[in-house]
Formats: sequence, structure tokens, C-alpha cells
Amino acid sequence: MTRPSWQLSEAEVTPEPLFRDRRAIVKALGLGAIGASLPGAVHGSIFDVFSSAPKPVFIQAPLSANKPAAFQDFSEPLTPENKVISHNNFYEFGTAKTDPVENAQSFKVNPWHLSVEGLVDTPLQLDYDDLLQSFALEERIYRLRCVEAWSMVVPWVGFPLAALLKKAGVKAGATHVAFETLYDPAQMPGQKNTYVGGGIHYPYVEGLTLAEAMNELSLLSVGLYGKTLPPQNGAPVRLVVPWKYGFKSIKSIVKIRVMNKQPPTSWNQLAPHEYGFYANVNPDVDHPRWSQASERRIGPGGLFSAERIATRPFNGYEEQVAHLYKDLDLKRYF
Ligand SMILES: Nc1nc2c(c(=O)[nH]1)N[C@H]1C(S)=C(S)[C@@H](COP(=O)(O)O)O[C@H]1N2
Ligand SMILES: [Mo]
Repeated sequence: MTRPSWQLSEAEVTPEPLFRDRRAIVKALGLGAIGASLPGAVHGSIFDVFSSAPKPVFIQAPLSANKPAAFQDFSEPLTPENKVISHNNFYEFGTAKTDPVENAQSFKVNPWHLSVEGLVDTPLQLDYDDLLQSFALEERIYRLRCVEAWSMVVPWVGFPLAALLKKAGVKAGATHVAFETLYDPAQMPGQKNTYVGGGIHYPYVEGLTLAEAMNELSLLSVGLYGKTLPPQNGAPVRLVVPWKYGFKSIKSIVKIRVMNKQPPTSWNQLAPHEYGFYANVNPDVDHPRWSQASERRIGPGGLFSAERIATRPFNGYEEQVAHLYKDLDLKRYF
């Protein structure tokens, strides 16, 4: 029997373009033993290339996933992988777009504990391996629209949030689901210092209605571009709700709690007049400080040369989710 891909040793993992740490490269190339026995001069020349930025670099493992046609058939070009993993919002690691890739590379994602609790028949405790092994993984190509009016197209790997909730068994009377990111100021400079963390009151929390959580689009992502998530994108597990502004897609989740009332959410707590609980992508409801009618789609040239395109209601997922809001005034409940 062949080993599942997530059990590959570091030495078998393909090196990524972001590799800047010579120890990681040596490991990844399986050069550990050879490197040690090389004569000094050769040794030096191999390593000099990387000496400008001697940072530890996270190693992504390959992930295999089913590719359901419904989420593959997509005419818009993918945002290149190097952009997806280097232009991020993850305020726990700083507020600039390149802070997460700079500051999160040594973030520890294994061991990990995700607890599923609250109004469920069977509370669950999932560790790192459970997250990658307990559910059938799918690759789904989704648009990601940030409230800041830029967007990407990302091939995520993950499993439906509904599958996890069904496994735990949602009790009668449940109406909402709350999510919480890891709180670990020793690893996350933005949690240690309010200024670095953009003023958010940590841990970062998010929430959905139960109907939103059970919608087929709601994905718990454990990977992208065929590999496990890098820390800057929310390793080891993050939510992806593609019809909502990106801040709803909470990263590095340690707790999922089924509730009977609407939970508090981080951006809403910080600026309630700017960020609502629902946060559905909506070209007709502007942010108080900018228009939401269009967005810059990030392609090979990054943000600066990004093409401006029209923003679509529910980020183009109207068919799948509009029915959830048929009785809701979307201007009031933004
Ligand atoms: N815990 C946490 N989750 C988070 C954020 C954050 O700062 N902290 N930023 C959000 C925002 S604003 C966006 S646009 C997306 C970005 O996801 P990406 O970096 O994978 O593109 O993550 C969201 N999830
Ligand atoms: Mo965002």
C-alpha cells in the first residue's frame, strides 16, 4: 500500500519558491547527510545563495483530493500561487500584506487541537492528522473577495463544514455557529501588541447562521494548490465562505461552537458601522469609506497591475446562497 500523501517525510516534499532557510532546503532536498560531508568550499557555495534571508520556512506537504466538476469548471484564471501565499490578511502576524508571509513561517501547526462543542450530540476533538484524514478532501476553485476591494481565485483543498457538523450532530434549537482562532501571543506578534495587531481584540472570532454553515459552499480548508496550507493562509485549518467578504473566512481555527444565538465577531466588534455580521459581498452596499461596486482581481502582476472588474452580488454565488436571505433587508443587515 502506498502511503497517503500527508505522511510523506519532509525530505520527499518538493521545495517551494519561497524557501529561504537553508536548513529547510537541505532537509527538503534530502541533503542533510551529504551536506554534512561536503568539503567546506562546496558547502559554502551551496548555502551562500540563501544567506541573505536566513529564516525558517514552513514546509507544505502534498495533499491529494477529489475534484468535483461543480467546483472545477471555472472560466476565470487562477491567481498565481506565489501571489496567494504572499499577499495576505492575517493581523495576528501584522497588518501589512507581506507581514504574514514574513512573520508566520515558524508558526507551529502540529500538534493542533480543534474542538467542536456546544449544542452538539457528540463533542469532537480533532488533532492535526484527524483534520487531514477524517474527511474526503475536495479541491474547490473559489473567488475570494476582500472587503478592501481586491480579490483572488484560489484552488482550495478541504471538506464541507456541513460534514463536520453532521458528524458532531447538531441539536434541535441551534441557530448559529461560532469560530475562534488560536490565541498564542508568544507566536503571534499582533496578539502581543495591539498596535501590531490592528486594534483587534484577540482571539479573532467569527460566526455564521446555522443555515449558512450547512450550505454546500461553506468549506473548512486544509490546503491550497494541492498542498497543505502555509501558515500565512491559516494553517492547519481555516474557514472559506466565498460569498462573504474575506474577513468571515477565519484562519487557524481551534474552536467551533454550535449556539442558539448570534455570536460576536471581531470586525463587527471593532467597527460595527463598517462591518456587519452577515458581510455578504454586495456591489450595492458601499463601505462607508469606499465603493464596493468593483474590485481589483489579483493576477500574475500582483495588486498594482490588477485588472478592475465589476463586483457581483454574493460574489457570483447568488444561485447557491440568495435563498438564505430572501426575507432579509441586505442594506440593513450588511
Ligand atoms: N484569524 C484571522 N483570520 C482572518 C484574518 C485575520 O486577520 N485573522 N483576515 C481575514 C481577511 S480580512 C481576509 S481577506 C482573508 C484573507 O485570506 P488569505 O490571506 O488566505 O487570502 O482572511 C481572513 N481571515
Ligand atoms: Mo479581507
